[in-house]
Amino acid sequence: PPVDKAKFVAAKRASAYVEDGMTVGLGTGSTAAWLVRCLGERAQTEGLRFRGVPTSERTADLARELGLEITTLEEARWLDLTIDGADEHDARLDLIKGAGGALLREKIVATASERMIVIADASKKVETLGACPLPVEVIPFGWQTTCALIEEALIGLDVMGREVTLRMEGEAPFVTDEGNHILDLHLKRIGDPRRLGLMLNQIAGVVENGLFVDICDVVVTGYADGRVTLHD
Ligand code: DER
Repeated sequence: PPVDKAKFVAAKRASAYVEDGMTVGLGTGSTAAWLVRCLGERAQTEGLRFRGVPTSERTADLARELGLEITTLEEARWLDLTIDGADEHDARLDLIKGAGGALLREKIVATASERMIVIADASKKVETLGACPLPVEVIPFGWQTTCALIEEALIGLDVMGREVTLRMEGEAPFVTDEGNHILDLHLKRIGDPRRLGLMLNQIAGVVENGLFVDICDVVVTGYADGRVTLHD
């Protein structure tokens, strides 16, 4: 389908940023999966050698399947580059991430990297962040209280919606790689992403949120006809 082609085109262009000997953060989601496949292809055909730090167990599984060398953030410490997808990005390259449930490790790996590149199809570009739900990772203990505290805190903020839902997987609450839950905030429009991100992380029980402010350096957008545009 065209969207898949667009994601592949963006991933292929971004895979060219990876050079021999680099340590690279490998993102999570369907677009990032294309990146891992493109890097597997380069490893096969060009003998590209790099170390990957996966941002989720499923990305780790895919990378291993393709014979890529992966390491841990503990071992790597600082990365040259992280390439990952996004749910939304605005003109300032601020992001909403976390639809795939990996936002905590993604944000840690992205902030441990010299550069962060986002790969996306054109549907991810928005005027104002917030049409997508904003994922917030919370510890299981007292998550209902944390949820109520978030709803209360939203009242004074420049957002349009205030509904907060517990992300489910089938009949049970979704559980992240770190064993936490995710609350999705349906805000419709976020007037001040930086302020909202700072406020959310002050609330007891909140581990991290899916707003990536001043983290992304470049957005590579792919199109089904093969075109690519770079925003930096
Ligand atoms: O969950 C995530 O953060 C993913 O990177 C997501 O934002 C993008 O997933 P997609 O490439 O499948 O749209």
